[in-house]
Amino acid sequence: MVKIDRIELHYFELSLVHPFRTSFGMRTERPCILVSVYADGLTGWGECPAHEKPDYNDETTVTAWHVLEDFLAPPMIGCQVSQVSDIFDTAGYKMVRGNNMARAALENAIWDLLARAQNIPLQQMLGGVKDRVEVGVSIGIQPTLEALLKRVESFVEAGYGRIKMKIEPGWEMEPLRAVRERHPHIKLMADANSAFRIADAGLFNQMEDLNLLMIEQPLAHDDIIDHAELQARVTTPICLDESIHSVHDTRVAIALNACRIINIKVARVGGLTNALTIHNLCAEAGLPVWCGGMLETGVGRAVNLHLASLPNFTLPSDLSASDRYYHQDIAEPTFSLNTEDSTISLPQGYGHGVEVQPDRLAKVRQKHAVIRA
Ligand code: OSB
Ligand code: MG
Repeated sequence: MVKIDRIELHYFELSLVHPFRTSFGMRTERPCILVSVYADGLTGWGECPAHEKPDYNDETTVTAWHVLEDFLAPPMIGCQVSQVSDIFDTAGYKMVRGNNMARAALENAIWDLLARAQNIPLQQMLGGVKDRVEVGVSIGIQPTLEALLKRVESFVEAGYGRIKMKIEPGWEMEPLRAVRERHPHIKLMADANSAFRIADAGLFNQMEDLNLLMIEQPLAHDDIIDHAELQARVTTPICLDESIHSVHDTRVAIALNACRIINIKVARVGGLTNALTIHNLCAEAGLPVWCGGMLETGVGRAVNLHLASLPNFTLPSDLSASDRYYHQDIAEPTFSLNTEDSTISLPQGYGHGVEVQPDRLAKVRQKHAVIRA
């Protein structure tokens, strides 16, 4: 049992090592909100990976900050917490609808705090079983085929055993074919970030020859029905990302056979509690899952690694080494790739196992809020 005496919010931006282009645009900087929760001399940290625009989901860094600062955090001050679910009884969590990334950041900080209070790794609280997690790399849309092949080559040489390529209308068959020809045996997949319509089904039929591991979120961000129709028409597994915000969405997708795989992003589904339930539902239904990424800093990446150590995370996750994202991360230790098996090892230590570096945070922080009694 711990008593929460203070919650802080921190906003900063980090520049990416490689610009990241998806079907919703080009990104060179990553905005980031970290949440820290203080109780009985312990601190827990969580990350909110909302974008500055509501392009991936309906939250932004500004809305997430607002919901955290004005609604979720204040009712938690002075609360006694012995298990994570205690926070769902606070006025903020009872009242706030949606805003999953804001909720997740605070909830995940509580998981970290409670694991540290018990001197156990987060993995143990979650029921994770692996000490290393199979990973791949997610490659943005490139200006030319040559640039794409070069980028893929460099990641394959670095030891990544699974390549995910972002696609959009006009950047699909040709780049996918080029990479498949150059790397006939690599685990290859495509992520469309909702850029196509069911009328494009023929295109996905053409992809069948490419032996793709899966096609991620080909259709609309809020659709499940058309994905079911598409999955009935192609043998390549469809994987849902944007369409799955909740346990309910997962049940609908399973009931309609809308996909054969689910990408679990802990922030998108509102925190580790929902992520665990979705993992279990998929396991019961025979759907493998993997852990999606949002270009997180070390804090979010560490949480993702602990989550991805659960048994039904049987496909490679979007968790790359720290140097693939940032010149200098905000937390230590950073993550490197085990090149012999394309895995990343879980950090050692209690909680999620990484420590935010106060000097680095002070240098980059642009906004700070302290919520206390
Ligand atoms: O669709 O998986 C996605 C990043 C931001 C928003 C959406 C997505 C992504 C990624 C990045 O693909 C994966 C990573 O963090 O390595
Ligand atoms: Mg995706």
